[in-house]
Amino acid sequence: MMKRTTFLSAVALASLVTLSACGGGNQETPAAPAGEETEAAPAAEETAAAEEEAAPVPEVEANGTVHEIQMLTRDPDGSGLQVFKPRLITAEVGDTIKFVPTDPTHQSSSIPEMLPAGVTGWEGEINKEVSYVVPTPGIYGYKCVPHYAAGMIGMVVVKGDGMTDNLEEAKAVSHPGLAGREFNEIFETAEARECFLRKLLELS
Ligand SMILES: [Cu+2]
Repeated sequence: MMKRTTFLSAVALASLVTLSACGGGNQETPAAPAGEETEAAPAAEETAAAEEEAAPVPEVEANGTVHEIQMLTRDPDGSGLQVFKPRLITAEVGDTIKFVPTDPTHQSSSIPEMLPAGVTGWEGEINKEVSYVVPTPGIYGYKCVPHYAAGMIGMVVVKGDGMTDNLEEAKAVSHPGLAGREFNEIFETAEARECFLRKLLELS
């Protein structure tokens, strides 16, 4: 009996370690609420500090790296829905994100609640190319205004110190129609990639 209890404790401990190593993911096990409770206090302090320091982030010079994102009326690889492709990219500060009007009727606008603190986003015109130089690490969520509720959304993750500072805030934003589900998928993909990268770092 003693051995079994010890074994079960070890399993529980191991799964907790895995969770914290990978940033929690989308676990829906009973362990999740306990983790959220313990993190609640420091998170509130961080939010207060962020609000005090929300000075405007200055623009940065383009470093020459350009990420092209197509605006498409039919996703050729999957659902057949209107999509940004690729809809999740990782970038470095100073990279240019270029939205290309491959198909008509689309544009790209940043979602203000899904930008790092102090960052001014972008707003493209329908059928027009729009470029944006990412000024600081963090999560940048965006949408096609006419097809927002149809799930035409995307995200840029800019790597560097503070890249997850606005992650929880960005995840908490509610969206119309299919956009919420699509963002959930993107966050899951982003966190899986991040977890994978961290594991590689730990092994090296
Ligand atoms: Cu669109």
